[in-house]
Amino acid sequence: MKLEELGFNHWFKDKIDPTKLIEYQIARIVTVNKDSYLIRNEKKDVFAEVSGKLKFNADSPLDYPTVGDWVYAKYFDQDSFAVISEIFPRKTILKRKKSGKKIEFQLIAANIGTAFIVQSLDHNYNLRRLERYLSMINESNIRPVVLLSKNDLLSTMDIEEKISEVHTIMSDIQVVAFSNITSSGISKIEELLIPGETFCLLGSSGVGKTSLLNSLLTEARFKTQAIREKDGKGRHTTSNRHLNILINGAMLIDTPGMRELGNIGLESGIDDTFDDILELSRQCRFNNCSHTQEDGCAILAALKEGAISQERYRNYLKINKESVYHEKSYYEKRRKDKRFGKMIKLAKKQMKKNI
Ligand SMILES: Nc1nc2c(ncn2[C@@H]2O[C@H](COP(=O)(O)OP(=O)(O)O)[C@@H](O)[C@H]2O)c(=O)[nH]1
Ligand SMILES: [Mg+2]
Ligand SMILES: [Zn+2]
Repeated sequence: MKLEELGFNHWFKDKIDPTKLIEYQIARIVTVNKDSYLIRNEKKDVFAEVSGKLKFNADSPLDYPTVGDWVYAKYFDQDSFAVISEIFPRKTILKRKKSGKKIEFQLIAANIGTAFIVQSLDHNYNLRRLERYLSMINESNIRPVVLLSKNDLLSTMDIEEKISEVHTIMSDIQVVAFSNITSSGISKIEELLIPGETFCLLGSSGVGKTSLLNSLLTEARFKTQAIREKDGKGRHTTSNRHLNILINGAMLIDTPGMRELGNIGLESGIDDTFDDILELSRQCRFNNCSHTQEDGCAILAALKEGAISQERYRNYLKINKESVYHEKSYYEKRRKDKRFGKMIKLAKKQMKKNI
């Protein structure tokens, strides 16, 4: 398989440092385990670890490879093992705040073109959560598509209504309703899967992401069923992030369900997701309008008229506030860590002097 077929397009080719190719090979991260990776190049998949230097220079999880990353790696023992020395510039990146109290970034995947946000047509369907995902995806240069799963649970009319509700929050977004049980809509999803491009599945646990991946891997038109059943590779449970290559050559990353989608440092993502609100905010009387109490606030006026819904407005404020708060805490923590690092260095120097 050529690197191009794995998604190594002109954008990346232009960034190759030829002097590095003497020592290193270019490969893509296809699986991330705790500290080890599976990387793929033209020839094969091998296990890899990051170099000591990469580790030493890393000061946040963003500096470590994630699934979808392109890397320079040095191969050892007849190419049976590799050490990752450097990460290629990332074209796109999906990141969120680590769940829990810790204010730190977590990487979901890199170099994705399209993200499928999956919500099931039961209690999981939630426009406010959808806005959360959209804010994260729109922050990067990734195209969002909404997949509504389990459409076997609703009538055609109810499904249409859900689809039009999605369009009220983002008018031009593509929405596909489907079922893993009846296979309805699966062919529409297949049409979106372009060879050589990278896609990922996002959504709560239980919405049917892994089932969809399995459907796509075993769907008769992809002709994988027989082979897959033999080697058992068709079945996936998601504990790690893995880049799957579909028979038609598209790549699909399944991610484990995220219980919490903490946003951090979002700007354009929020603007793009709430473009109606952004548009209105330009008409507010004050430049620094907080859109909560000011006279002449165009957003509050629209709210009164019912032009935007209370729920959408509240979610906008909430995501904004949370993102700013997390970002502030993150930079404060980083500053403290740096100061602490300097203190240690100084103390070590002192100790040396005293010996
Ligand atoms: N009714 C219905 N159930 C589904 C569908 N897809 C998946 N499920 C069920 O939903 C549960 C979770 O599916 P899974 O693919 O593991 O979800 P994931 O956590 O998002 O990967 C399983 O019990 C599936 O059988 C669907 O299209 N319709
Ligand atoms: Mg799963
Ligand atoms: Zn305002």
